Amino acid sequence: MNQTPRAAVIMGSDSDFPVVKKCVAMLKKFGIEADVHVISAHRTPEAAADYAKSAHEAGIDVIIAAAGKAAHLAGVLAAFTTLPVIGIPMKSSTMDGLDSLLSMVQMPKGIPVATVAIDGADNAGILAAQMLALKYPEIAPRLAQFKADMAAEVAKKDEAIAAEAAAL
Ligand code: RP5
Repeated sequence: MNQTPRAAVIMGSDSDFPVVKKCVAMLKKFGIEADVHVISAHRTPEAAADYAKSAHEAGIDVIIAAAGKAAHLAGVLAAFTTLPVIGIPMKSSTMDGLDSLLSMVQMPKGIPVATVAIDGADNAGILAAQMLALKYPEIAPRLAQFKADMAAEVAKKDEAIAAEAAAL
């Protein structure tokens, strides 16, 4: 069995990376290795098929795919593997990412893509960690700590806003 948690992070273009890097950072925070590549469903379709076909054997546990415009990358990768695929629709066109979102989320029956929000790179990393926590128990406490830190931050903001409101 594969002992190292590994996620593939595939993006359609290097222009996606400023957003996608947040996903890579999130994976690393949870101790998940990231195999990061630029592969396009349209410009390099054979590379997309080859990567997806060999991913499981290469020790990849989950595939995260980010793409924009007519964003078929996640769906194409999902067509060639039984690994779970998480899609990040990118806000890379004049349509503010709605085109990417619909291209990704509206998969036909049989080939699911777990689609996060437009530019939702952080959530893609967190969702991947939640999936991998089922196989790698050491990830679960890191997720619990992450949630506790978030809650503490909100509590701090709540206190600050209450004080600011009281002073009005
Ligand atoms: C998609 O087209 C990419 O994922 C990117 O979001 C968008 C624009 O790509 P470039 O023209 O910047 O390479 O395939």
